[in-house]
Amino acid sequence: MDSVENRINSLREEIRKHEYQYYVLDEPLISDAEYDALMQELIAFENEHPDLITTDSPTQRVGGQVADRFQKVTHRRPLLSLDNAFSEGDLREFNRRVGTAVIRPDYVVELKIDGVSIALVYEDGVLQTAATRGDGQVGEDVTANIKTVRTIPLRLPKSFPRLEVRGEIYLPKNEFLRLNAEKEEKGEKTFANPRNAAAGSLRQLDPTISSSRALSAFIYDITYIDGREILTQKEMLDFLGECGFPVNPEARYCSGIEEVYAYCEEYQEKRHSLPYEIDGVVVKLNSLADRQELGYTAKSPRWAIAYKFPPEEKETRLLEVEINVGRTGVVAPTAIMEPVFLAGTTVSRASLHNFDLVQDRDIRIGDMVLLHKAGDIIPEIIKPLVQYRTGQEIEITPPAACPACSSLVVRFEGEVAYRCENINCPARLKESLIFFASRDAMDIDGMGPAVIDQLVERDLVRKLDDLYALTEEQLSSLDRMGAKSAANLIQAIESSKSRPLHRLVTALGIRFIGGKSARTICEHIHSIDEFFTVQADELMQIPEIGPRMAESLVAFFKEKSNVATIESLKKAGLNTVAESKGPESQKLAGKTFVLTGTLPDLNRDEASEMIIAQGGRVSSSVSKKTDYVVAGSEPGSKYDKAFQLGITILDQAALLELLEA
Ligand code: 1X8
Repeated sequence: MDSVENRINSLREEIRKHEYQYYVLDEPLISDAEYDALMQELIAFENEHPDLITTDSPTQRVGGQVADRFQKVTHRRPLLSLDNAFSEGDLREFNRRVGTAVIRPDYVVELKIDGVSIALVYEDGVLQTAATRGDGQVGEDVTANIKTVRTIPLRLPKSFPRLEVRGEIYLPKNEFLRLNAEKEEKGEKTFANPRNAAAGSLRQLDPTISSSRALSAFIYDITYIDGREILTQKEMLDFLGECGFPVNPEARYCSGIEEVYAYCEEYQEKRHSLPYEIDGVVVKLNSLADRQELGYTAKSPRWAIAYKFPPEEKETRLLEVEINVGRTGVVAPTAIMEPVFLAGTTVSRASLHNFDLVQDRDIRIGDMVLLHKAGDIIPEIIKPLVQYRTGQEIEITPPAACPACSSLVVRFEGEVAYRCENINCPARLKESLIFFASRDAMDIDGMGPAVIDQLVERDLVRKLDDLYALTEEQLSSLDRMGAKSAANLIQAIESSKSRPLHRLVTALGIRFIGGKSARTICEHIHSIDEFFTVQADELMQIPEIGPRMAESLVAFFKEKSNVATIESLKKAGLNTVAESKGPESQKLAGKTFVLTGTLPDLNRDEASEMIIAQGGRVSSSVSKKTDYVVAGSEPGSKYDKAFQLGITILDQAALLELLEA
C-alpha cells in the first residue's frame, strides 16, 4: 500500500513539473503522448484508490498556472478540458454513457487543432477582449496580439449586444517551418512544435512580433449570446460561419458512433495532408438540450470527448552521421538511420541541427533513437533510447576541418553553428560569388546567380579571383549570353577593380561584417595588407566594433586559402587601399541623414558616400536629431517616424540638388 502512495505522489510531482514546462515556460521536456501516458497512469491509480485522491492532484483541476506578464481575465465560464479516448473501445464506452441519458444520440465531430485555446468577447459586434485559457478560470489578456491574427474578425457583420466565442489559435505547418528555418539561420533556439510556436507568439508583449508570425484560428463554440436561439452544434457552426468567423471545413454531422469512429480513422490518414497540425478528433453531442441532461464533471463536459491519435513516433537505429557544409559555410551533422515508416513517408535521414543539440541530447552513433516529425513534416530525433545501450555507441564530435575543403572550421562566440572559413570552399563558392558580385558589394552588373551557376558548373571559376581571369570568349559561350552582354560583363568586371577598399571588405562576406561596419573599419585600417596582421584588441578600439566582429575578422584572415585569394585579387589589379582623403567639402557638416527605401539610381552605399564626401553623417535610425530622411520607393517605418517628427523628407532628386547646391 505504501508503495502505491509513493508512486502516486511521484507521478503527481512529475506531472506538475511537466505542466509548468508546458504551460508556463512553453518548453515541454516530453512529448504530448508521454505526458498523456503519465496522466492516464495517475488516473488509473486514483480510480483504484479513490481514498488517495487529494484536491491538489493534477487530475482535479483544469489546467496549468498563469504567467504574470499580461493582465488577467476571469472567464465568465471556465474553459474546460476534455476527457480523452484512445481507442474505438473508449469511444463506444463514451457513447454508452451518453446513451444512459439520451435516446439515439447524434454527434458533430471536429478536428482537434493543436494550438492555443482562446476566448473572444464581442460587444455590439466589436471585438472587446481576447483571453488565453490560462488555468481554465483565469486567462491572460492577449487582445492586442489576437488583433494581429488576420482571420479573426474585429467587427462582425451581424451585431448582437454580447457574443462570446471560443476557438483555437494555431500556426500553419508551413509558417512553423519557415519560422524555425529563420530562427536556425539566426542561431536562435527553434520551437519544438507549431503549438509552442503559436503560444510563444501570442505571449509576445510586442504585438508586431505576433503580427509577423501569420497565426490563424478556428472558432468552434459559442459560450454566450443575446437575442438568438441555437439548438445544435451543427447550427452553431453554421451561424459562426455566417458571422465571419473561421470555421474548420472538415467538421461533420454523424448520426451515430459508427460514423464517428469512421471519421476518426479517416482523419488519422488525412492528417498529414492538412496544412495545420491536429492531434485528434473532438466528438460533441449535437443537441444542446441533450447536453444539459448530461452536464459536467468537475473538469470536463460529459457530452464531449477528445479522440486522441496514437503518437507519430517511431524507434529506429542511428547508423552514422554525415557532416554537411551548407551554402553559407555552416557545418552541420545529419543522422543516417535505418529506414522507418513515419507519419506518411519512409524516413532515413534527419538533420541533427548542430553539435550543441547532439551533445545536449547525448545522441550517439549506434543508438536506438525516438523519431518524430516536427511540423508533421521534418524528421527529428527526440532522444536516444538509453535503455538499449550496449556501450559500443560512439560519441559525435564536431570536425576540426571542413569535410568539403579541409579548411579551418570556426565557431563564434554566442553562435551554435560551426562554419567553414574558406570563401572558396566548393560547398559555398556559388553563394560567395553571388554575394561578392552583388550591388552592395563589388557591384558587377550582369554577374547574377544564373551566370555564376554556369561559371561554377563549367569549372570556369573555382575561386573568387578566377572571376578576374575570365575572357570575353569564355563568357559568350554561356547560355543566354550574347556577344554584347559578354563584352559588357567584361567591362563591369574591369570597373569593379577600382571599388573602394570597404566594398572589397564587404564583398568577402566575412561573418558579422556588413557594409556599414566594413566602412567604419576601413576608416581606421587603410589597406588589405594591414588586415593580415591586425589583432582583435586593436580592432576593438574602433568605435562600434565589438568582440564578435573582431574575432570573425581575425579568423577570416587567418585562413590560408583566404590569404591566397586576396593576394591573387591584388595581382589581378584590384584596389586594396583606402583613399585616405577627407571629405571633399564641409557643406553638410553637422547634418545627419537617414536613408530608407530604394532610390531610383543610387544604392544605399553610393548615396552614403556622396553625403559623407560633403561632410554629412549617415545614421541608421530616425530621431529628433535627424536633419533629413532620404526616402525611395517602399520606405519603411523610418518614413512614418520622420513624418511624425516633422523632419524634412528628400527624394533622390532633392538629395542631388542639396549635394550640388
Ligand atoms: C479543444 C479543442 C476543441 C476543438 C478543436 N481543437 C481543440 N484544440 C473543437 O471543438 N473543434 S474543443 C477543446 C476543448 O474543449 N478543450
